[in-house]
Amino acid sequence: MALEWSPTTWIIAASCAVFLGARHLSSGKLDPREPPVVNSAIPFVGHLLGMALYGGRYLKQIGIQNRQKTPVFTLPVPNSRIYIVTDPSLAAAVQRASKVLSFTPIIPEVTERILGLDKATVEIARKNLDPAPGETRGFLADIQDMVYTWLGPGDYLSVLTIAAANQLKAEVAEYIATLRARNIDADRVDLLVWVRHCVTVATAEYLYGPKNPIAEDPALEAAFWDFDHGLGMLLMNIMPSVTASKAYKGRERLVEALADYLEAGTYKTASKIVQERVSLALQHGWTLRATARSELSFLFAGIVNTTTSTFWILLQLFADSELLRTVRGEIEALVTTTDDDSAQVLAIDDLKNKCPMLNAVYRECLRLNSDNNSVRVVKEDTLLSDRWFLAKDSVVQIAGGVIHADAAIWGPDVETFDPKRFLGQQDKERQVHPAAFRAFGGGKTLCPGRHFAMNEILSFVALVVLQLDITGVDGGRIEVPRKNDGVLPVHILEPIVPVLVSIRPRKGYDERELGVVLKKV
Ligand code: HEM
Ligand SMILES: *[C@@H]1O[C@H](CO)[C@@H](O)[C@H](O)[C@H]1NC(C)=O
Ligand SMILES: CC(=O)N[C@H]1CO[C@H](CO)[C@@H](O)[C@@H]1O
Repeated sequence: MALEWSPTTWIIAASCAVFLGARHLSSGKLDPREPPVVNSAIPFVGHLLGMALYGGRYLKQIGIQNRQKTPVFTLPVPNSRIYIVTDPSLAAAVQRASKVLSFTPIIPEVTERILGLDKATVEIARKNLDPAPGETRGFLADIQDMVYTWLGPGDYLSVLTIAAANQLKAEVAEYIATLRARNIDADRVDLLVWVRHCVTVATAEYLYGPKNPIAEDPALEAAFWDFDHGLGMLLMNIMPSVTASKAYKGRERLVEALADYLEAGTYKTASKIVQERVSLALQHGWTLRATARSELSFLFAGIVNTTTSTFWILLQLFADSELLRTVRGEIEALVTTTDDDSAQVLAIDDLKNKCPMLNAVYRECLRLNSDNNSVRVVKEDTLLSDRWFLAKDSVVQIAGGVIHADAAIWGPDVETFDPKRFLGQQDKERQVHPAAFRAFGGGKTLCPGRHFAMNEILSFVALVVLQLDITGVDGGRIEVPRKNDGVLPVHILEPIVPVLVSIRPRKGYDERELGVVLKKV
């Protein structure tokens, strides 16, 4: 692979060297019990350069080279250490040690960079991050609690699930209506772009209501994806208005629109969870314009991973006719008709329990395409699992991409898409370590939206599988490209090349209205 020394790379390398200084230049261990040290070919900034140049692939490769020798190793970087954990049971130990290995100190810094928060707001966000019971709770502690509770199993989860399924249903109906209006049977689209549009518009609406900023100004949809694609550079935070200008502009346009939306009081027509988030921010002294930035992060969490996961699932299903037949059969078995026979009804709660192959495809797509690491800061010198010394102020990363690609866990065909590996997981022999499946993170940073995301994604896939057909552009087969792992992974990876497909209403499909309910009563 050729090294490309882009100007950005030089800027990154130079700033790393200048800003961070060189305290721990030694390539030796800080303590005899420190995990084995892996040095880079270029001393000092080598590992940082590697990450800047090759993105997630760099860490993943080092992880794969070393995981058989040791479950955790040390990367010396200027001024600090990065410990990389590649073993599920040690990952579980990191997750349990959440008092000393904590994610929360990173949040204000990361959100400041990604969202462009002003100093006063960051000050508020830094307060009482990890409160003990009885202590004053800061904004982040309060909002995390609320989101975890509301999106956990319960009535609100059902309310939001039905709202999302209905919006996605409307998007599919709108696509079919557009074909009819244009008098064509099918349209050629980039599958990822098509899914993006459906999910972005639907999410903006079920979270922020019918008068949400994207509904009012559809150009903001492109701004949203510009923001997403420059996230890695925004995170680097080296003159973002220059080095990540598209992402920066996209973000500022969205923030502007969200701020106007909040100031006009339109959020009172939003989902209950958004209203509660805004009210918590106000209680903690945020201004409405700053709150717009926090809401952008929620909109982002709701859209990006749902989009890319749905893309991979649809792609794999429609690329394999045998698999499609199986999954269609599972889903069709959940469709009934109303008493007067005028409409069909899909019970979406049963998608989780009664469609084993659909669920296996869902998990396998997440396993193959989530390479992101869970990051923790070491707050005190720590002896992990009574064995490994971790130095204060360094960083621990659980290498999700390495664990997802470990043949010792998943079998020799670990690189291939094979949903069957997730069938029969109730069988003890075939169970993997619970911390080995890392798409939703783990421990304290386990995704609060995971139940909702699963409901939503399975519903969207079911609606598409029932009503549409997707083929290669000339009616031919669909090829599944590899993922683009040369970027810093901030979400489920995208394909390396666009996938052009032809989408049409499914032939011979019952055209009665298709309603969604949670459970058939
Ligand atoms: C396939 C879909 C999804 C995947 C794979 C996923 C994965 C994750 C992961 C790994 C994290 C932890 C991030 C970290 O450690 O820094 C996270 C955080 C989060 N996710 Fe998801 N997510 C998905 C969908 C959703 C959806 C649909 C929502 C909400 C509607 C959501 C809401 C959130 C929120 C609010 C956080 C931040 C939690 C915090 O404040 O600590 N996610 N997600
Ligand atoms: C999306 O998924 C990736 C991979 O599982 C995860 O690391 C990331 O934090 C998620 N992002 C959001 C915004 O939920
Ligand atoms: C190491 C790494 O890739 N971590 C990223 C995972 O995703 C979150 C948010 O989506 C980023 O903040 C991390 O930097």
